[in-house]
This record gives sequence, structure tokens and C-alpha cells, in this order.
Amino acid sequence: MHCKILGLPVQEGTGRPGCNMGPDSYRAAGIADAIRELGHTFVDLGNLSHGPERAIDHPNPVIKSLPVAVSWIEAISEAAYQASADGFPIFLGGDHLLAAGTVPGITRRSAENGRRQFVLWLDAHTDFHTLDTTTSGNLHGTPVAYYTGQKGFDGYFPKLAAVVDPKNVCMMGIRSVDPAERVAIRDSGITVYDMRQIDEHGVAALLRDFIARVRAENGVLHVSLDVDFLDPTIAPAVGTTVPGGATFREAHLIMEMLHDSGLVTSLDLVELNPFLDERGRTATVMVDLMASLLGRSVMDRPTISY
Ligand code: DIR
Ligand code: MN
Ligand code: MN
Ligand code: MN
Repeated sequence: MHCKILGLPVQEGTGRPGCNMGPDSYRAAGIADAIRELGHTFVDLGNLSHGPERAIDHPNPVIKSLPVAVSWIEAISEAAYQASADGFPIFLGGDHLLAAGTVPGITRRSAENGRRQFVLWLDAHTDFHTLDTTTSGNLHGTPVAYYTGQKGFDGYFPKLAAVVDPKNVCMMGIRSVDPAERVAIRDSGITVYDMRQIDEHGVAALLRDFIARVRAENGVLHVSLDVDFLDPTIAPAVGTTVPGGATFREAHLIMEMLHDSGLVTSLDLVELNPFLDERGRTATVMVDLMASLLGRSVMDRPTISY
């Protein structure tokens, strides 16, 4: 595979600074060697910048940094569209607002190729706020509502070239949902596997079902991995830690099964805040998870088809 990393130093989607250092933290954690060691070719596309900001105002007074958010989304969706022309793009965040650019960009590409876009959203949060419902004003809480075409973004966020069908979105690891998100997601058609379902069924059974759906529809799969999907004991470097997250082994199993599926075509690594890290260990865990997704395994295995 030909892997491309693109740094997206977005931090304006959160309430605190630091995520802008995420891309360089992954580089320091050895992401390039981890990719090359697996036999993939590799290119580092550097870090993206956003374009000029236009004055833009929304009636919801709590919203933070809307002009720069819009300018990031415009720049990222174009860059993601370009990067998805060939090879396997890995988008290094940056906070989760960046998925309001990466997902629309790659979905535009999939639509042109006549392929259905699926998204696996690995996160403690559903990120399903609209500009009207957000109470924190942190726009990293809005990308899923935006890229699935929910109302409430018109005239503010860029017009979408292609929308992801909510039925093609699967969330895992969910354990922090705001009241408005809970209501909105109920009728959305999105599949939400919260921590309780992971505890009751295990990640393998849940993921196997989703992978089977992607395959049945000849889809392509984007994976968006938020650091806070993981339990804070193994991944402390995130501004919004929530107890009771995925374990090291659960997360690796997901990545290993995704690799074996052969369906994943792009990846976001988001919300790493290196200012909050402990001797780089969160960056290292994220790079190791990426490596499992790209084919690292403990032992050779007989061919299995997830
Ligand atoms: C919360 C937290 N739902 C909010 N969201 C996220 O601020 O809207 N934290 N995405 O990582
Ligand atoms: Mn700026
Ligand atoms: Mn998130
Ligand atoms: Mn989160």
C-alpha cells in the first residue's frame, strides 16, 4: 500500500490549546518507520494551513472560533479529496473538527468512483451536535451531524458535495452523549455501540456485523479514531478524557480485524493533545494502533475473512 500522512494542526474545535502539536508528536513517535517496517511505501505531505478567515456570525452565542473552523473545513475537504485520489491517506490531527473536512473530501471521491462511503467512528462522544444544539460551543462536537447532512449548517459550514448516509455510520466506544445529541441520534439511522454493548457482546461480534454490511454494499470504509475512545489510563493526552474507555487489547483487536477486512481506505487520528501527554505514551499507543490497522500482527494467521 502507498501511505500518505497529512498533518492537520487544528485546535480551534476544542476549548483548550495543544492539539496543533499532534502531527509532530506522531512524527516524533516514529509513525514513518512504523509504516515502512510493514512494507508500505510512505510519503509525508507535511502540515496543512487554513486559508483566510471571513467574518461570520451565528445566533448561538456560545459557538467558538466559527470563522477559522469554516476556513479549516474548506482547506481540509479539498486536501482530503486530493489525497484520496490514490494511496491510503492518514490524517494526523488536530482535533475532531477536522473530520468535518476529511470525511466530506473522501466521500466526494467515493461518490465519483461510484462507491458507498462508510464511517467507523471510534470515540467516547457522538459528535452529533448542530450549530444550534451545541452547549459547549466547541465545534469538534459537530462533525458527524454535518457530514451526514443534518439541518442547521446551511449558510455557515461549506455546502457538501456528497453526504454520508447515516445508515453507513457506526459508532463504537460511546459513553458521553449530551441530551440534544441523544434525541437527535435516536432517529438518525446511525448505529451506536456504547460501552455497555461492548461489555455485553465484545468488540469482535459488533465489528463483524458492521464489516459484513460494508462488504455487502461494496463500500469503502473510513476510520476516525479519537484518542478518548481509549481508556484514559492508557491514553491520557486528550482534553476530554472519559473513564471506562476501550482497553489496549479491545482497540488492537478492532484494528487487526479492520486490517483483515481489507475494506479500510482512509484513517483519521484525532484529538491527541501532546501538552497533556506523559513521555509520549499516548502518541505511541496511537501509532501502534495505526500499525495494527496497516497489518502488524503478533503471529502469521491462516486467512480469515472478517
Ligand atoms: C461535548 C464533548 N459533547 C461537546 N464533545 C467532544 O462539547 O459538545 N469531546 N467531542 O471530545
Ligand atoms: Mn490560524
Ligand atoms: Mn470526537
Ligand atoms: Mn471524543
